[in-house]
Amino acid sequence: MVLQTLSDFFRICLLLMWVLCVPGNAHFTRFRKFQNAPSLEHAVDENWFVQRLDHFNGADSRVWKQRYFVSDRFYKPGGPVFLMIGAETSTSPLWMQSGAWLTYAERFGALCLLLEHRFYGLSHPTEDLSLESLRFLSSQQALADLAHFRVVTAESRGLKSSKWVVFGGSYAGSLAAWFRLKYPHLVHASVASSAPVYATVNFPEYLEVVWRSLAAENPECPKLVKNASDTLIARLKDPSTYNSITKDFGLCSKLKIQSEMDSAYMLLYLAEPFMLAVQYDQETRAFAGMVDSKISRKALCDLMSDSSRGEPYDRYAAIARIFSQSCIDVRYSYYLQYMSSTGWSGAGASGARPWVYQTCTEFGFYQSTDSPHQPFGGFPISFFLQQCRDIFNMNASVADAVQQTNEQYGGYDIRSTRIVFPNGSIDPWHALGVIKNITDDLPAIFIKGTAHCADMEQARASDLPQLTQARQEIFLLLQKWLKE
Ligand SMILES: *[C@@H]1O[C@H](CO)[C@@H](O)[C@H](O)[C@H]1NC(C)=O
Ligand SMILES: *[C@@H]1O[C@H](CO)[C@@H](O)[C@H](O)[C@H]1NC(C)=O
Ligand SMILES: *[C@@H]1O[C@H](CO)[C@@H](O)[C@H](O)[C@H]1NC(C)=O
Ligand SMILES: CC(=O)N[C@H]1CO[C@H](CO)[C@@H](O)[C@@H]1O
Repeated sequence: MVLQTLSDFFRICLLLMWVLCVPGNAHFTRFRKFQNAPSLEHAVDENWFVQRLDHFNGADSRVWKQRYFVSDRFYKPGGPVFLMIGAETSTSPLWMQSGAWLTYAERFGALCLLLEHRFYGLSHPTEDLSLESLRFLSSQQALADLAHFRVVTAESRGLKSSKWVVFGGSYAGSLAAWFRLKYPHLVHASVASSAPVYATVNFPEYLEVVWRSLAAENPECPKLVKNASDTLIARLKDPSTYNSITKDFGLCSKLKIQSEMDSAYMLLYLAEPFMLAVQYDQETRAFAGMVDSKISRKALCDLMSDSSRGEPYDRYAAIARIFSQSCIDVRYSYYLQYMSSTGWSGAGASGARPWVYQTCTEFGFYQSTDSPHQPFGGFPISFFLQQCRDIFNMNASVADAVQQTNEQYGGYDIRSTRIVFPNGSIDPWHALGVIKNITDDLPAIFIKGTAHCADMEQARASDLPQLTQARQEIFLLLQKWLKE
């Protein structure tokens, strides 16, 4: 399908793309987006690694080319090797020039490598994204990619006796932990930032954290959001209000609700600025070059409290208009059409189709409105499960797939050593993360008041003291572990 405009493309990306750490990301939300990421100070060469298509079938000898980046800027012979794991989107070479891991690399004299995840960015293992091709997309294949890359690179660059440390944030943070767990002979230590290590079909706690984070800004704020959302849900039951809803929210075409999927998709879409504001703080987004560093808890709560804008419902509608680039398209059919295309453009290029496939076949993580202690309504778990069936014609049980994932990796009961789990208190993903020290060798670092993956970013003068301290703790742990 050809999207009419670039802003269509932006607006339709991406339902469910909420695991990302932003710097690796180009664009992921239906609301106002990113400029291009900040420009690179100097060019970073792209490299290509010949990778196996299927690591679990010795009879399949097919290969493909996986993208990676290298920086020896800080490397001192004998130093460790730092391997950053790419996440569920195009991998930004910006990571080779910015980020806390480079600060650590400088202090340890480390060689820095960054490997893109299969099926994202330019790392295309297959001709297309048909279901037949997507069979080769899984976290287990991705870990085996890392293992093969690690072994071959150590051999070819003479790094066999070096200590390898992996880094990752969010889903890639989970991979960082699991790489150490499953391949302890290949990786010495791991920094798993904001990592959701526990897979779960339903993740209603996400929106509970959204309530608490909005309430921390202004105790009335989530109540006003709830009032607005409840009012909208009531109006959606009455088709005679559809003309005014169309106008109030600046929809591209007259609202039609033919199924619960239509209303659920619309309600989720409208909740997105609030989820974005809570998951990523302003500085995180500014770092990623997002145009809309204006979306903040404060900005949204100020708008929700502004009685000159009418009732809470009207203020909520104003937010949708303010944070959209043009009119908004809330049609589920449009979303389905976009997600169902099997080419490497559109939902293939943005990472939306492969990531939703991974949620349907491995992780769930659906941010439903099934908890009463959150501000929104109308997008229950059934909506998310139905989209797996609609997009992938999939009858398999997501619950069984999620259970397999937790059996595979251990969920919260991960047992390993030398993995640190930093977590941010206002990041909703901490609910699925390791939030307490498991052992002395599996410490959690709590960063009060920070959002998703904040510890991975380059240090700034404006950082909270506890964030600066968290980076120092990570450094000290690495220092200790690299001596072991
Ligand atoms: C929302 O708040 C208004 C007052 O601003 C009140 O009249 C209305 O009943 C509330 N609606 C809901 C659904 O809570
Ligand atoms: C799922 O079930 C439907 C109807 O029962 C069937 O048409 C479809 O082929 C099935 N899909 C798969 C992937 O098995
Ligand atoms: C976790 O372990 C670290 C040492 O690795 C220690 O400094 C910290 O106090 C522990 N935190 C908790 C909550 O026990
Ligand atoms: C928000 C959150 O879950 N924070 C936890 C992060 O990890 C520390 C342990 O270092 C816990 O004490 C926090 O509760």
